Amino acid sequence: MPREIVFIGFGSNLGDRLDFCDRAVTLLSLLPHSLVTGVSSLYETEPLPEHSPGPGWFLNGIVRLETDLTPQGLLEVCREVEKSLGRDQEHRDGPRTLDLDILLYGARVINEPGLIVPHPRLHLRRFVLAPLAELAPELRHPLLNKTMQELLAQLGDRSVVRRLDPQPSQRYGARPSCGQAAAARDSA
Ligand code: PH2
Ligand code: MG
Ligand code: MG
Repeated sequence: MPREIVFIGFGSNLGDRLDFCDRAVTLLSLLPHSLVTGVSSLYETEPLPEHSPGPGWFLNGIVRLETDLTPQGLLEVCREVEKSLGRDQEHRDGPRTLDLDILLYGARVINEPGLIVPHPRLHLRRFVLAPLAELAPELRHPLLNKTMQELLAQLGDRSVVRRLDPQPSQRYGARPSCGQAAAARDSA
């Protein structure tokens, strides 16, 4: 299976949100046959009411992962990471310590049980498009044929999405599997 570039959204609106996001990125960076090659800034975001996630504001961000895992294999791993960080399995749609969503898997279009890629609401959500346009502004949505930057510019969602300032995620740069990306950035 050729290595694919995957974008995974993460979000937390329960408990120590920063710690859950930090640990999620760390766990993704430890996956076999995979390399984290980018992490967006963290954004504090107003909760969109779909699936009733409760009133707590989210921390959201995006990881760019190069992986040999299959889409279903990666989905299983994401579910395991959510579980290991205490996500309530009986009320998955409620407030959550950690949510991981596979947003894009190369240019593939996937419609399988439990997995629709591109994520069907990716292009409608500011909390997804803001970090995605930061990481990959020129990346084209495989079905809509528009770049992430273009999708963000035409977005109707006016919910509040603000980049955390200062950014605690500087710490990610020190992680071993981010070493290549960090080194490239630092020497640029
Ligand atoms: N996730 C949802 C529903 N609403 N709102 C924000 N701001 N961030 C999320 O990650 C989010 C949401 C369902 O997964
Ligand atoms: Mg989600
Ligand atoms: Mg999810």
